[in-house]
Amino acid sequence: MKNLFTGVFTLFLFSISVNAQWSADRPDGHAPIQVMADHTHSKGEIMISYRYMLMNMNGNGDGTNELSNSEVLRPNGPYMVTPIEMPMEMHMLGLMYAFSDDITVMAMVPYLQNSMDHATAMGGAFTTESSGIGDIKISALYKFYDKKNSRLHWTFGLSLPTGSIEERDDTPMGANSLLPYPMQIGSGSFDFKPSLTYLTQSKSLSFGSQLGATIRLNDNDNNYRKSNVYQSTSWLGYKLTDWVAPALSFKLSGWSNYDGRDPRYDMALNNNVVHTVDPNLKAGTRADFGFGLNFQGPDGPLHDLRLAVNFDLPIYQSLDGPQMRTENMLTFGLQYTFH
Ligand SMILES: [Cu+2]
Repeated sequence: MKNLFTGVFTLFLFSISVNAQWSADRPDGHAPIQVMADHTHSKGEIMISYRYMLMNMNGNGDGTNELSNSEVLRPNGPYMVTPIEMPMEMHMLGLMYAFSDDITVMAMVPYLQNSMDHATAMGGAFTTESSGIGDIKISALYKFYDKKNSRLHWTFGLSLPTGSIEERDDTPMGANSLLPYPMQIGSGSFDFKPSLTYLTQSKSLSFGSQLGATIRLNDNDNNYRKSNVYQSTSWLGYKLTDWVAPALSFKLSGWSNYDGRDPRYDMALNNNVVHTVDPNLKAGTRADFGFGLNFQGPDGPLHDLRLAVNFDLPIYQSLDGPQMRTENMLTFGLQYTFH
């Protein structure tokens, strides 16, 4: 028993013992795959990446309470229609290039596919769909601290209004109707996306923490700004072997209501048709717990290839609702670095 205790304690000391230098070249050297702009590169390196993200929205809530469809729909609730389920899929290509050991630039191009199932107060059901290239993001990452086993970097990102805010589909309200805000592909505005990332490592653990925001810089062509978003993400990865590292993460997010409104939704709003067209029912806060696995190819030709998967589960959400609740999010990614 004493030997077992000594053994476990020695293992613990070894795992927290400090590395000489922070290194990306280990499976826990990258954050869980849902975290963006988590690392910088060494001079001359190029990284290409592909991510698949599936976010499932399911049911409605107000505050921390879940609402049944009959609580949202007439005659008990105010609405004629309610969304009941919304899977949001995203395919994203990424490119990173390091001009120097301190400055890395990054571009990300997303393709989105949204689908929304509805129930109506009359007992009907219908589905709307939208898809297209989303808002392209360009960023500069500036590493300003790199000592021993810790690093800090700023990211200054700009999201461009390349995604459509004119998505339409057939609904019971009419053929080719303007779809509500959550079904639009882009924000329509230039968005400033700053973040600050801290990374530190021991022999077999990696810890990271990132504070980030999305700030809408202008009203879009349809007279509104989507929510500003503020988030804090922390993660702990464990280098189990040279090629696999499980990780836990915790994310807090808060977002505001919209500013302004698309005037074309006003008639629908007056009729209390559906809450998704109300720009004042958008704000909320959420805490997500994540479990991820990062794989890095063993020594040899696959060493520069990474594969990662992460599953996020909300453990708390409070919505300025009625609004759709987040059920879970799955992220899968491939990354390849050229030296
Ligand atoms: Cu990279």
